[in-house]
This record gives sequence, C-alpha cells and structure tokens, in this order.
Amino acid sequence: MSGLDASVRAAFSRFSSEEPQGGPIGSGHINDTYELRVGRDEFVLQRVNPAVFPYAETQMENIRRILEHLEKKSPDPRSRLSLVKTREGTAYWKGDDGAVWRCYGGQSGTETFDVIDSPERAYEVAKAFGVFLRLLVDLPVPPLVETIPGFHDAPARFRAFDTASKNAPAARREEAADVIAFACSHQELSRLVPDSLPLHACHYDTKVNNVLFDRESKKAVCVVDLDTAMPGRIPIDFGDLVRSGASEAAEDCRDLDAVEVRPAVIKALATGFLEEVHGVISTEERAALPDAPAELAYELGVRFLMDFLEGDIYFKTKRPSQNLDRARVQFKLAEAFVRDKSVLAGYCGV
Ligand code: GN1
Ligand code: MG
Repeated sequence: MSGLDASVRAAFSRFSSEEPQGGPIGSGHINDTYELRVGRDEFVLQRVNPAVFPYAETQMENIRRILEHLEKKSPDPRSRLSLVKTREGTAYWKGDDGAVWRCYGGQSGTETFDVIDSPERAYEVAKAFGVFLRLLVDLPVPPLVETIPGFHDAPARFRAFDTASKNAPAARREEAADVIAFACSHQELSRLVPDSLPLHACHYDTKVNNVLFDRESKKAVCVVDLDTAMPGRIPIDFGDLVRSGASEAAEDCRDLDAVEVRPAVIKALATGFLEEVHGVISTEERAALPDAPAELAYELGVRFLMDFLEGDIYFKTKRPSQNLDRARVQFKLAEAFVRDKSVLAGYCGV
C-alpha cells in the first residue's frame, strides 16, 4: 500500500486499474502534482486548482490542440507531453469537488530545476521555449481560448490591485506601504509591450521549472505546464523567461541585495530564444523584447502584492508576508531590467 492520499489514489484509479507508488512533486503555486509509478511506467497526475482555472474543460481543449499540433510538427514523442486518457476514454476526470484531474505519461530520465544554475542551462531553457513558439506559430489562434482572461494584461492587473488596495485591511496596507507606493509610481511599466503586436499560441509561464532536462545529455527535452498556453504575444513569453531566470535569488528572498540580474544568463537566454524564433518574429516583435522583462516583473510584483492585500488567497504561501516579500523581489528586478535595457537590447540585436 503506498502512502498516497486517498483522493490521489481515487483519481488515479480513473486512469489505471493498477495501484501506484509515488508522491507529490514540484514547486508550483497553483496546482497539485504527483509523480506516480506502476512497475516501470511513470505518470504525472495533476489536480487542477478550480479557483484559478474554473474553465478546465476549455483549458484541456487548448492543451489537446497544442499537443496535436506539436505531434504533427515534431516526430520525437519525448519532445512533448502526452495525455493519458481515462479508462473511459476522456482527456480528464472531474472529481466530486469539481476539480479536474489529468494524467500525463512520465518522461523517464529527466529532471527539473527551480533556478537557472548556469548560462548553459539558460541557453537550453530559452531554446526549448523558442522551439515551442516556433512550432506553434502556424497553429490558428482561434479557437484557442484565454484560460485566465487578461492573464498577462499588465494594466488590468494594476487596476485590480488598485481596487484591492483600497479595500484591504489597514494593517496589511500599512505593512505594504512602501511596496504599494512603488506600484503606484511605476504604472508606466505596465505598458511597455505594445498591444498592437500579433497574437500567437504562447506558453505564458516560461520558467525554468517548466522544462524537463535529460539527466545524461543535460539538454532540454520537453516544455511542460500548458495550463496557461493561450493566445498571446511572443515578447511576453520572452519577458517572463528573462524575469524568472535572470536572478539566482529565491523568489521570496528577503535579502534584496542578493537579487541581481546575471548578464551571462540573460545573454544566453536571448541567444537561445532568438536562435529559434528569429525567422518567425516581426521587426516590431523583436523591438519589444528588451522592454518585456521589466513589464513582466512589474506585473508579477503587482499580482503578489494584490494577493498579500487580499489575504493570500491565490498563490500558495508557507509563512506570513511571503507574498509581500515576493513582490519586493519582483519590483527590485523590474528596476534592474529598466536600468539594463540597453544591455539586453544588444543581446537581442535591437
Ligand atoms: C504561478 O504555479 P506556477 O509556479 O507554475 C503563476 C505564474 C507566476 C508564478 C510565479 C496560473 O505559476 O503566472 O509567474 O506562479 N501561474 C498562474 O512563480 O497564476
Ligand atoms: Mg509550473
């Protein structure tokens, strides 16, 4: 008998008649993810958080279309996720509490990282997301749907934060006063990537921990976490890649002096990304690349801050004020990206 929760075993029984071994994995803030084994077969079972993704059925349809397109374009099955159907033949199972569970085939011999530990890793991550965008560039955007409406709409994120800030308990507002002041005085950072850029199928969560690496070759093999794959703008994917990868410091680091942009890493990110997408992006899209990390850092800072003000209801937290610390880190990064824009522009050939 494995030590898995009854709910996890109940969900897995919809996909397989066998009893699995395994346990929780990953450091995501939203869903619950389990790595399971039955004999030599590996599975990744996920409970999709219904509070964040209320339209999980349409989300699964996005994922299905994207994986089908990737399959047509790239013959290597290891290069993409594969959905395991339920024993009834459906793409997911909806539990009694309304949460959607889905199961992917495991990718043996792979590993993930939470922090980019070298320029070589940065290059590999950037290439993986670049390949993903390049292969999807001819997937018609409709009927792909926005799985979270306005997900990377930074001005809308600011307006939502502004409302939350006005309604927040005084004690939280006071604790966050300096961070709120930063958000309010840097609103221009929410409007750096032009809305006029074309929509493509984008990943929209382009962090290193959403790429599987081969343990032996150290090469990136597969992009995962397609929950937020939706119509979007390519510079946004680049912005979130650089935002999340540039610093070695933890996302909730309390020593802001440790939050620094690593030039060799952002150079490798820009190089790997552009090697893959240079042929499919327009001059306007390329021109927006150097501005995008500042916008994405500002936007995520605003999201963490808003969640702190609302009582930590969206991002999982392990300690008080963690979301406020996360916001401070993002705003420090946003300032660094503004300061280093010309360096990044050089790496992007702009
Ligand atoms: C969330 O759960 P995870 O770590 O994959 C968030 C991203 C943020 C990220 C910050 C759906 O992603 O937008 O960049 O946390 N995803 C959602 O670590 O809100
Ligand atoms: Mg993730």
